[in-house]
Amino acid sequence: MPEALDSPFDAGPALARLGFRRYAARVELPDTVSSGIVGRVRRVDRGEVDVVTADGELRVVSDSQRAQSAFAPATGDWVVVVDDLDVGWRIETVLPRAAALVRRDPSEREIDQVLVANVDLVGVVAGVDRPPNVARVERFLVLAEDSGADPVVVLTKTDLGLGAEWETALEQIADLTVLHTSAVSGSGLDELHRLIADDHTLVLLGESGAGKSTLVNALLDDEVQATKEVRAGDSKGRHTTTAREMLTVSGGGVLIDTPGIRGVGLWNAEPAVAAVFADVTDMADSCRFSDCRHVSEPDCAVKAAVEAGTIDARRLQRYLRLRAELDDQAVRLEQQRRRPQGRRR
Ligand SMILES: Nc1nc2c(ncn2[C@@H]2O[C@H](COP(=O)(O)OP(=O)(O)OP(=O)(O)O)[C@@H](O)[C@H]2O)c(=O)[nH]1
Ligand SMILES: [Mg+2]
Ligand SMILES: [Zn+2]
Repeated sequence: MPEALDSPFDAGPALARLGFRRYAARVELPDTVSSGIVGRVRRVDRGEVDVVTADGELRVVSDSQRAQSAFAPATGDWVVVVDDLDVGWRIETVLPRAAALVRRDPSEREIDQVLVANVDLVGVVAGVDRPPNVARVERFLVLAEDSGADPVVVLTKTDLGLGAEWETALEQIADLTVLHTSAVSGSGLDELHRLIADDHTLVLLGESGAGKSTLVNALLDDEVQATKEVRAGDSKGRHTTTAREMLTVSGGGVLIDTPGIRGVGLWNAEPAVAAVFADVTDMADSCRFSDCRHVSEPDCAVKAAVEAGTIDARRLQRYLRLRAELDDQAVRLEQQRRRPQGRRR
């Protein structure tokens, strides 16, 4: 008979394999929870949530009120579930998040949409069968930086022999870890296994057809996730994966596969943008004006660095574009705050 547990957080090896120990070291767990079962959200499907616990998986209801709030459970969340007499298994608590990938709600309401929670690593996935898109990588890097997880760029399909162009394009971004992988030849898979060993959680983000699910299957050594060939003409994907889904690697580590996205709206991410563009922001310290916009101001160290060739002109443009987008968001947010209450839902 299993020992009576003092607290639902006295987790054994089964939860450790799902990443619980690594997670618990990063947050302060509430001391008000005394009953229920700890589990991790594998998948969210409208009102229903699949939660993996030490004793297997539970289909759990998440009441709609909670689903509207900032604490709607997301894939990767740690939760406490209780057996409710009326509704069956129910999420009692969404535990504090150690990290969260947040995007602007697509419906334009200024509400956080948590894509995934409690990841240690964000894999920005790009297929080398498509032309390099540095702006997109930078945007995903901002999202990763903002989440509190460590980014890594995962180039896929390198068996096609087209990785060099990407490699060169990404050289502009300092201190970036770039992995070259191929699900066909198996190259780079060991490196990925090493990265997620010791129960790290890695989420894979990237556009449709980039090869995220194929990579997941290669790492699991099993055809768990459906995959589909890209369009012949332009290598575009077909949105094969439709939900964010967590999978456990038998050799260690947790993966989260996601539906293809081409980009994410960002807001409140100024520090993350500054970090991803540290080459630009470091240089900006030497501009004459502390609020220099690096456009036409005199004694602008950033413009000087562009002229000297230390900063790529297009990289500066991309930085300025992201900054403008964030400023624009901030203005809209402020306008929304000033609107009479009640008009906001
Ligand atoms: N040559 C080659 N093809 C690959 C590799 N990885 C994936 N592909 C192909 O790329 C296509 C798209 O792969 P998926 O894994 O479905 O892409 P995805 O990123 O999951 O796409 P969505 O689920 O739509 O977001 C499939 O035809 C794969 O066979 C690889 O390493 N080498
Ligand atoms: Mg997929
Ligand atoms: Zn300047």
